Amino acid sequence: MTLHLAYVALGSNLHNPPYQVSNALKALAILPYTQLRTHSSLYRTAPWGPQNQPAYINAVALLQTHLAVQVLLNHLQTIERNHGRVRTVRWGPRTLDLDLLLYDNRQLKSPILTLPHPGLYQRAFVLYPLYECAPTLVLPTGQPLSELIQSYSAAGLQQLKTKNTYKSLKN
Ligand code: ROI
Repeated sequence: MTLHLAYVALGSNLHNPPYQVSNALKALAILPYTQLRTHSSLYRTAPWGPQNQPAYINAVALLQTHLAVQVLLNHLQTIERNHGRVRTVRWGPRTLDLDLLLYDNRQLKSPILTLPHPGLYQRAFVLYPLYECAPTLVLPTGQPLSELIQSYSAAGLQQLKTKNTYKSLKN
């Protein structure tokens, strides 16, 4: 089976967000045929979109996986559901959001999945944790992440220093 690299963005602003994100990292670490290679610190971030909602906790994880992209996506949605995620208000508060940012150098647009995730090109709360995981990353378009990030202000992002590391129990 082929090995793939997948970056996943995590976000929560309801029901103890640091707990939600830490727990989701643990869930990613025990996905089948998958290793959690690394993850960023947690970041406290001002809400993007509607402002009348609590601050978010965001992070990014790097997975090495044998799972096909659709299978991985199904697992991410299962983890979201297990954390009580109900898809209701667009851009409203949420218990847990898991977005597949990148899967190898795949570029695709389908009704259920766009790669790279469009948020990558809009959201500092995705770019900064991603940069922490992978400072030398080159995007599928050929653009270095280090270059892209220069157009985004880190204002509204607070890196939380306590980094607990969750790694796969498997090797
Ligand atoms: N804003 C921040 N800061 N972090 C998020 O994860 C996040 N997720 C969202 C919207 C509502 C767009 N805003 C966000 O889905």
